[in-house]
Amino acid sequence: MFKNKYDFIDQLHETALVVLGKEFEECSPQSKYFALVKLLVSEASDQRMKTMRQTQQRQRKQIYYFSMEFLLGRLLENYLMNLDITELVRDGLAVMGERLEDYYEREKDPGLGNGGLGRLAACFIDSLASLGYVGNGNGIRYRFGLFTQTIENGVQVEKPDKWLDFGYPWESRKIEDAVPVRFGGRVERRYDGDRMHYEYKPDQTILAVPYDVPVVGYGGETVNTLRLWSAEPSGENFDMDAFNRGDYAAAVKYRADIQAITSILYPNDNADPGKVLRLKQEYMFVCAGIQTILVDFKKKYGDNWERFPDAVAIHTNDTHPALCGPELMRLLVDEEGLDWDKAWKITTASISYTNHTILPEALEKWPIDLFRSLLPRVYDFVEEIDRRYIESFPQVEHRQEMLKNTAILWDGQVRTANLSVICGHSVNGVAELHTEILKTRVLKDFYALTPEKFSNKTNGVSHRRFLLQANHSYAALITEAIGDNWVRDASRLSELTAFENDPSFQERAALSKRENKARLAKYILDHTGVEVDPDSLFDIQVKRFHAYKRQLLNVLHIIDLYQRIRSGESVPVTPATFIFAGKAAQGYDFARDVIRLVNSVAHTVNSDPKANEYIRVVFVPDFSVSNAQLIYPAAEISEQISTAGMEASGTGNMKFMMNGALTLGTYDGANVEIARLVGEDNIKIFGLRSEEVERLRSDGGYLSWDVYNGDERIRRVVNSLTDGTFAALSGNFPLIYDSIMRNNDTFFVLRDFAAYADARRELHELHLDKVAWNRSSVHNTACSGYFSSDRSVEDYAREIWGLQKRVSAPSPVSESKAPAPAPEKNDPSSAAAED
Ligand code: NBG
Repeated sequence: MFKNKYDFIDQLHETALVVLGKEFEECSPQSKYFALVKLLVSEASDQRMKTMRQTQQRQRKQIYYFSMEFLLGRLLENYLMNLDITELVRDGLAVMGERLEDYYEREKDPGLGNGGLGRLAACFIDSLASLGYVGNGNGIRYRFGLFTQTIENGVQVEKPDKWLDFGYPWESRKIEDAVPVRFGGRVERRYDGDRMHYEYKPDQTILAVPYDVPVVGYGGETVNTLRLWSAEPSGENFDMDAFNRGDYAAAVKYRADIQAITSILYPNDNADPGKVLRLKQEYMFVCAGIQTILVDFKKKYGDNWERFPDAVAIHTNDTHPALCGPELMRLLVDEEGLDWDKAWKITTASISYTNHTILPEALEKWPIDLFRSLLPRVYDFVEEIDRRYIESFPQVEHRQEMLKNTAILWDGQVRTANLSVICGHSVNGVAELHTEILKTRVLKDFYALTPEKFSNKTNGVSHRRFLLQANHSYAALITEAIGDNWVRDASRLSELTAFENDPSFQERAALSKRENKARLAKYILDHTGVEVDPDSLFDIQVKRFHAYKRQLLNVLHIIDLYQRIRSGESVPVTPATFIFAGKAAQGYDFARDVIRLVNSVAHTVNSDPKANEYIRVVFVPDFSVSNAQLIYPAAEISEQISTAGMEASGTGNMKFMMNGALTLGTYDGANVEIARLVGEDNIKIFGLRSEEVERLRSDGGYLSWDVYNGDERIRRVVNSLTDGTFAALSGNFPLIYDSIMRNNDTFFVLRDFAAYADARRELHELHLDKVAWNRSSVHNTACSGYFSSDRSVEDYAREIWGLQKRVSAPSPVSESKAPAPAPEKNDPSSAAAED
């Protein structure tokens, strides 16, 4: 690393010359940023070599984390922090008349994910490296990430996310590690003595080219790799015929069709199962990733295949990488010549699966015909896995019914959730309630058959990114009070309880919150033109827009507040700013309409002088990891109001809590655990419980018309959707009206309305008592250590992956201190002791 700031300056100059061919001073601001990153990446690569050498020498087990999405956020600040060179680099740049903060702003925030699932994957690879585990991310390098969102006349407008236009200096193209991936065609069978041989004759062979991003752990000791795959035409397959014929258009189209495979990230809502391209994406990154694993394994262990499960753990993040099972089988049997039983033992001992949702439409299914024609040889394996599964199914009561629910092939479809469960040794949910729902409803037959496979691993988030880095002033205050051990070990945040009642600490915490609110207010003004008062209460809901997350409940209640101010009935207890952010999938009309409603209500309320004395409404466009880092620290109230039972976990709830916001939420996802940790005085829970939702759904005991007819206030709110009250920007909201009144309000918005209104009022009232509020806010931070992704990753490492740490690994997260429920045990036998 750099000896001092002058050494840094010299190296930066040299990098500019070598990489850009220019004197640093002559570079454009973007190129200067580029040179700085390239310098850091080369430093990280040296450390990466050390990590690899140690793994090699010690034959440590490695985890490969397969995820369709990695929502990384900006990396520069994080890297400098992890390498502990922020001040050195800042000083070095200052000598040259440059400001480090300007460099932070030059970084693009790649949107390679939809939301929580992708961000979780990014937090996990960060924690893996920070804890000293050897682990690699395996994903897709989408040419265009999730769209950039702007708002025009209240309507969401999507623009392509051109994150690669100026290059992405963090990545290195590794063409020597490129591997072929094959699609279409047919399988030919021939007998050779007594053994059947299969030869696969594909229609299309593409090249999967890896781009590696080094992942530097906190402290800089461990550097792992995030490998993102890009589809390219393979030389051998270039359409030479078309080219020779002079049909350049056909030759170009051939290239474009292949590159299209990794062009776009699909929105995870409204996934159309007929999308061939999506299946190609899924197979490509699985096939390429598994090939790489086998190459690495053979380098170290030759053909000692029985050692595979002790050397490699393969984690499938949701069902998207579900083909890991059949693909590993195919390679072991077809390419490596293992017999089925041996290959199956290796496969199931290595693969594990996390379920992230109970929404049936998100558990992907592929039409068999489509699957078979695109991946004929993989399909043979899926079919054989399914056949053997059925054949070995025990003769139990309700056998037929259980097979119907658990078989892989059913009703003309390949069911990826079932495939994931069957091919692995472990299935986990992402919060206690969610895991219970998996066991008792969604995967209940699997649970009845193999309860030992199931466990819960409550999600976590990087407290270093979302507290230390996002909230400098609060983090500094915490460190001043309890020392900096919490940075490595988030459970130490519990030591803050000693300061909850300390007036000076409370006051300074409140001052830091005020600064963060002013910072967000400025961002809001710059990006929306709306002026908000940092002294008003900031009540915030930021997440993807989806009916079950019920942004609608929030905005309907704001309409109620507005109407009561207008009619002179009552005014809110305290001036409040209601802030929303989030994207809706392009094809998801309802969610897009809720965004339009929020913006229309904002327009009406903010331009009404009588109303905006008390309330303002803001929609922050283009929610991303980087503006999220401004939003969480500025929040006082965290809205987590999904229909109970439907949010698997939520992770925004954890980020808000760490930053001292109080949760207003339903008893859903990780809110349940937050409630238990902070105690009922420090959270506001309202509304139906998940069992009640279930009951109402099954007995049909809910009619939205009854609520509508029985409550004058609710009637007025609902009517305003279609009577022109909010139509000024872009018309009325018949779709939303119909969802509530004609489709009987699937997500129980009206049913929970009154409870929500009361809970919110009570929480806003509490905010008037500054001392009580500040105490509760600090208490929330003090209890948030459990929700660090370090804790989650330790749980996975110990109970699912059986990982050992690197020899120079930092001190572990102390298990005992995290005020958590005792984790369920799931085959701890393979978990080796630390060095
Ligand atoms: C999401 C859930 C969230 C959860 C994240 C991370 C999908 C499919 N699932 O509740 O909706 O926090 O996963 O586990 O995106």
